[in-house]
Amino acid sequence: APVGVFDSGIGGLTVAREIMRQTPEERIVYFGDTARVPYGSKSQDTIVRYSRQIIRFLRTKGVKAIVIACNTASAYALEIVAKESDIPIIGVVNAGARAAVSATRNGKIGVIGTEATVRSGVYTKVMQEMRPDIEVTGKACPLFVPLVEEGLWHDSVTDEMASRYLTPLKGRYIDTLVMGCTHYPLLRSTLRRLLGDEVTLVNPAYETAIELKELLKAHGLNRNPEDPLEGEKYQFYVSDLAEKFTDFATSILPDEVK
Ligand code: DGN
Repeated sequence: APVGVFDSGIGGLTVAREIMRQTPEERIVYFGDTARVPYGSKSQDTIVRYSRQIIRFLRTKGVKAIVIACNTASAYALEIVAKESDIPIIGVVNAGARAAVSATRNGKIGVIGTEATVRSGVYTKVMQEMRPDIEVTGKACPLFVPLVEEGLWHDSVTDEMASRYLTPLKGRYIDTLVMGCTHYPLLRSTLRRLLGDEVTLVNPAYETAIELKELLKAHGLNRNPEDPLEGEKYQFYVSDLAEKFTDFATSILPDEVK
């Protein structure tokens, strides 16, 4: 059976990409809610409702576990939908938070994400449950999503916005920054340049793929690479016009998937 992965749109492909790298034998069914993106500006009720609908759809594809690749949906819906489910569901926040707590030396961590993710305070909550003295500074960076989707990964406009967004974080002497939104790992080199080498950049997508690998192993759910593939190894579904999705997928997924 495949692993289900969903996101508010195309950004969750950064998570799918890490799952392909960490567990190349697994089949993936990806759902991108491109008709209803962005989730970053919606209420919790709506985000939970959308997540339930997508989980129902993924279940019709026979998935054995689900990864909520979207930070916003992980922040608002994971706890609720995981309780309702008889298959494992994980989000990106817990793995990202755990990695940040083990990376920090001075206990000062920055979190960047959508308005909704930062407002939810979920990263702060999870990190302080692990280590109560952790000091978290959140900063919403709403323009990063459209900039990445326009392909402006290495552009002076993005540099300028990043520099404005990061200024308050720099003043807090953070030594670790969580890239708490699906799109941000694509801005890694810009963030690295602005923050310098002393700041550890945490990519929740990468950490989540590792968590999934361990979870599948613990539940005895890993796919035996010898088993015949029933159907396509990777399936992608979107709720609206797939053109932008295809372009984005082409630019970030490994060659053999295209
Ligand atoms: N996928 C969303 C996230 O990781 O928070 C970003 C896109 C959005 O819904 N605004």
